[in-house]
Amino acid sequence: MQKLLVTGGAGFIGSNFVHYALANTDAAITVLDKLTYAGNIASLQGLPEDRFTFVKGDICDAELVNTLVGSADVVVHYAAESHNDNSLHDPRPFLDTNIIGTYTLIEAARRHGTRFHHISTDEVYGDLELDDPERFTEKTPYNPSSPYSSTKAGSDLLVRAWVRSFGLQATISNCSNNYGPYQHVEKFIPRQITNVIDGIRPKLYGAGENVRDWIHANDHSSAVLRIIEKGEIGQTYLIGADGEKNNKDVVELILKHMGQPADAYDQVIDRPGHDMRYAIDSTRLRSELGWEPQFSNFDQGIEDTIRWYRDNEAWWRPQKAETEAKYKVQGQ
Ligand code: NAD
Ligand code: TDX
Repeated sequence: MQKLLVTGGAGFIGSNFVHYALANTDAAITVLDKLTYAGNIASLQGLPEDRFTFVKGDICDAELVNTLVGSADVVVHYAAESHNDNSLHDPRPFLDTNIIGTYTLIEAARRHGTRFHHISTDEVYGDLELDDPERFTEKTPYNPSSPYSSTKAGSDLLVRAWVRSFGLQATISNCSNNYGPYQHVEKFIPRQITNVIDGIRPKLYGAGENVRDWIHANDHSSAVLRIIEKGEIGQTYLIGADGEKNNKDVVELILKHMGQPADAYDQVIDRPGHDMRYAIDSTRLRSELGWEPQFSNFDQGIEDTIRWYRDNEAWWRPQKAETEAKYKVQGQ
């Protein structure tokens, strides 16, 4: 039985990964999570006690990280400050967690010779024009736009340098926008679903032409497990499921499934530096590691996600008012 150390496992994608990996492998999992505003211990309820341990702590805490990495077979590193809008108002925590936190983990991993998988984002590549026929590949030059994406880019480059200079046993994956259960209500899809539940009109930044390449969190998890199992050390794999949609279409789909008129949304102040389009070419992952996404029906995925937020109000309700108050100050 492999011992996995999952950082950020109380967050959106990390918690989905923990559920998925416990259900689909015989791994034992330790989660290391600081439980920032984005972490929610309720996302990890009901897991098998003999295979799951939770440790509250900071990935910048070198002593704690050294102990935990030393007793793991594989580190799967999700912990990050993850929200672009927050990074535009207070970048400092992004530098601490995304840069120093990643540095602290890879130093421990190289000391112990522990296999390391670094979770990253397609945002490190900047953005594409709407009519650009190209999509991001593993060879696309880095060109991040926001404090969030630039710190993720920095963390990727640290991992690459540690592979080359110190022989760190690492792989990297850059995934597109995830959706599914357990996502914080600050993010686009859960914000709009919970707004409609509360009788508030969805808020679209600008004209809503910006395109995101949506993938279900379970497909992200299956890809990460495949890379841990079969990926080549030192390589980067892009994860995507051909899910390009513009924000206006996503809002209209949510409104349709929630029984509202298609135009029952507000246009609000655009995000400064707002990336226009992300699009992933995941050919390498599919052809070299034989991975395929399972959740290709976005319409169905959105319906299921709406049902999850309707059925799990106790999970998101404590964050809702504070999150909306923050957006209100920003005119969003
Ligand atoms: P999230 O904000 O929902 O969760 C982040 C988790 O990390 C939280 O549980 C938080 O408590 C924890 N954390 C933050 N700082 C920490 C610290 N210093 N020490 C320990 N734990 C800390 O984020 P998410 O959306 O689940 O993203 C997870 C990872 O996936 C990030 O690395 C992100 O860059 C990457 N990613 C996200 C997406 C997406 O669509 N959300 C897409 C591609 C890649
Ligand atoms: O209320 C909103 N209205 C709106 O139009 C919000 C919150 C967002 N948007 C737009 C901005 C983006 O074009 O929706 C799109 C998605 O926004 P976010 O959910 O904030 O995601 P994004 O900025 O694309 O980044 C996400 O995907 C890549 C994650 O938050 C990152 O962690 C990941 O790296």
